Amino acid sequence: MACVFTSNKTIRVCPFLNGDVENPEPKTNTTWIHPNLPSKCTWKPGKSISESPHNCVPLPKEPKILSNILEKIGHTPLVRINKISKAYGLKCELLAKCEYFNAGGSVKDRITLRMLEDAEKAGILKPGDTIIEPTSGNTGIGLALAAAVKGYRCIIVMPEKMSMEKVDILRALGAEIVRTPCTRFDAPESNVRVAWKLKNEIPNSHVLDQYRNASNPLAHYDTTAEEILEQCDGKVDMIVAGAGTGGTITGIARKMKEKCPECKIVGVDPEGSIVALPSSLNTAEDATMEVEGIGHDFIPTVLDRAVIDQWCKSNDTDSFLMARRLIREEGLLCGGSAGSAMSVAVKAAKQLKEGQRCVVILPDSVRNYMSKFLNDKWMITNGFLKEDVQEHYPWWWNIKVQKLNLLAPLTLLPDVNCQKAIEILRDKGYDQAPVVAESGLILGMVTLSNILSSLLAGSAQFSTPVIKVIYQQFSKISLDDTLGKLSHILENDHFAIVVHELEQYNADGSSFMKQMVFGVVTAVDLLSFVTRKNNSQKLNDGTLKSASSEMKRSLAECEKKTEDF
Ligand code: P1T
Repeated sequence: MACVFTSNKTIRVCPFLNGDVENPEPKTNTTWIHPNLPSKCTWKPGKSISESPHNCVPLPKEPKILSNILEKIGHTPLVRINKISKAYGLKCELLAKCEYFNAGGSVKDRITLRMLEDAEKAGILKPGDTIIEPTSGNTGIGLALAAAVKGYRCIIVMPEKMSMEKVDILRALGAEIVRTPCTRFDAPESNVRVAWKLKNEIPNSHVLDQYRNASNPLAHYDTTAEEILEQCDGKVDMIVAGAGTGGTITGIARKMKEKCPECKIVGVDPEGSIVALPSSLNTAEDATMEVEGIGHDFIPTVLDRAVIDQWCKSNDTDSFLMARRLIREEGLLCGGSAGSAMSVAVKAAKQLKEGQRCVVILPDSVRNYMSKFLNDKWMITNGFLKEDVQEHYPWWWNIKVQKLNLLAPLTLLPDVNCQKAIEILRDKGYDQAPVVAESGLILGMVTLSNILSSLLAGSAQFSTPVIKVIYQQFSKISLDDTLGKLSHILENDHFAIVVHELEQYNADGSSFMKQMVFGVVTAVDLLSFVTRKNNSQKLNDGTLKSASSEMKRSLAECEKKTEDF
């Protein structure tokens, strides 16, 4: 990383500091800067410190009284993992770096503060400016927190997959939030491209660009890694961390290569992501990832894969079960990606001997996922937990969804406009319909209330194609799933899309699984089935005793509604 000196004192600023540098890469088009451009960084292990911008910020001491909450970033605890380590028969010491103790609740607070302050020192960011960032949420929260303290306007662009808890926190911090569909990173509607589009439209706005900003890995090189070395008296044998932007693992790994070269760096990449090396590890490219914050369909510029000694794939089920175990057995109130890292660490650390030490990064807190992996119903609905087979369920609980009398679905093509969609839905008596490509691929869901709110907010006109107002956070269920699973979904959602998987063959003989819409199922469909099939069994009698009270309530409400008809 070549560096320029903006003053003759301490500030050394990388020319690649900000995403909105005036001279974008030659291959870049003018409307957005790709988050996977080759890095200009010239850092090499063993190179003299004077040739590197690294190590430019010394680790500060914690003051007794903080001048504001941004001083409560860093100095996170390193905690011994006891029961889980024993259960896996580990000989080494297993330690967790609990990054959720940062002011905004995640490891990303470190980089947001560093990116902001470096941009301020370089004169790029001025009072009253607007900061815009594409993020999976935690960088957004860190930026919104710093913006609240420092007085910047903050716009956060976040994919729909990310939790509502993050949205609520961002809103409380005064950030403006734009949700984007979960698409390829280079699709026009991706969060990265929408952020750049906003930057091009809003005067005095900046994308600090965590995917390319050298201050991202530098924050970890200067603080996270230094803290680990200090807490371990310089003796660490393995570090395990997930990769989102890759800033955490790159910054830590570079410092270890310099100060503790024997330490093995293990990168964690979820199934469905393409970041791990060798690329033969990345087999399940189509897998959906529920864990938030790690995994990508591109290699971020700031991720230096040369300093990662080994990559391991993680999966959603192991990650969530391990995160719940960290909470239950160790009292560590961590998030899902912490579970990913720990689920890999308990296997990787088997190679370490007694007296050796493995440090695992726990990036954020369960606060972000209260309605997700902390919730049993969400875990069951998403197939991460099995139903308790001991419990007595009503007679219809294990009947398959295919037994429901579902009508052929009404679907809309993506270019139908909002006006036409309202007319069609009204004429046919539907509140919602799946939006499906000519190929049959499900693109999203359009609802009357969604169209209405987009029209009222001015983000859509009657002539706008429905593809612009679809949303993708809806539940899917297959014909082979049980009515019990469906009832769990309907406790939180108004409907679920019934999908059917087909194996489709290409001309070259290869095949892939394709999901087609079979129908849309609502609580009324379930209730009609339950009441029609069992007139003798009244709802709320003994057979329903063990079904959840919410389910009983919603079924009773539905029953009343059908009686009212
Ligand atoms: O970006 P990186 O330093 O590789 O950290 C990965 C990571 C792990 N776990 C969680 C919960 C995260 O939020 C992240 C990264 N988060 C973002 C990239 C973001 O925009 O919030």
